Amino acid sequence: MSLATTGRALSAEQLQSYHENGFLIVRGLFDADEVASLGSEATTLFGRSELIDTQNIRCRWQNHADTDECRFDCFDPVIDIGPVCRYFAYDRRLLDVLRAIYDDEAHLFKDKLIFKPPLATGYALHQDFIGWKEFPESFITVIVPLDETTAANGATEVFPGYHKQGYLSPRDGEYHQLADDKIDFSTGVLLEMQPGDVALFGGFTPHRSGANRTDQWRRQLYLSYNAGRDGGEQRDAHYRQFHDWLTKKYAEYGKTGVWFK
Ligand SMILES: O=C(O)CCC(=O)C(=O)O
Repeated sequence: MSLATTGRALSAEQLQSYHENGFLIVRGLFDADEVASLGSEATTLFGRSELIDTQNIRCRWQNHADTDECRFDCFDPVIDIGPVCRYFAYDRRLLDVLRAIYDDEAHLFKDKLIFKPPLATGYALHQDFIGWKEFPESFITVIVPLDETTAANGATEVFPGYHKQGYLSPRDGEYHQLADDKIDFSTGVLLEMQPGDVALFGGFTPHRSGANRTDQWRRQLYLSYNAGRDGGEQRDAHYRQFHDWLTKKYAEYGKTGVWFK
């Protein structure tokens, strides 16, 4: 039995490693049958064709790596349509790991389910923090993989230590990719995991991912939190702000009449 499933959520070494590197993998936090339920729910959600619509701002899209066809990739948010996703988001074992890092209670801030089907492109280098005055600096994302994650299927790659430099882009309220010359790519660590493992990384930790070059999905649940002392409960307020921002961004690109369902 790992420390994560006993009274103390993280060992001193794990805590030190998180703070030093800006990320941590905790192995075997969840049981295989729990993750299997998440997999079944993901299959059901992928079939919700009434939701998967380019006008629905719950949906995110990625191009096919070879043909550039734009395909559905992610529900953001997801816990309001996925009770199993919700179960994981508020799971005490996970909240205890976060509590150990924060030395404070964790509050769910954001939740999304990325499907990354075969031949979906990956994500360019970025930090999750956005320069909105309300955005919590204590932002931590927990990745819960539903499938084994590998280099071949586009596992997320993090760059240790850079979180100590804080936000590397202008705090202008825009989303920014990071220029390649900001990072030494040879230091990258692939978050290779089995279902049941989780990875945590902070909002200032640069990360990216490659395309899924296999014939299987690479599905991951992303649960993001803030510390209680850093704004307390603010998920609803965040999604109101995020939806206003998205609606404005789409309008700037000429896309109007979007909705949320
Ligand atoms: O799913 C991935 O490969 C990376 C996703 C990511 O970086 C993000 O959603 O911020």
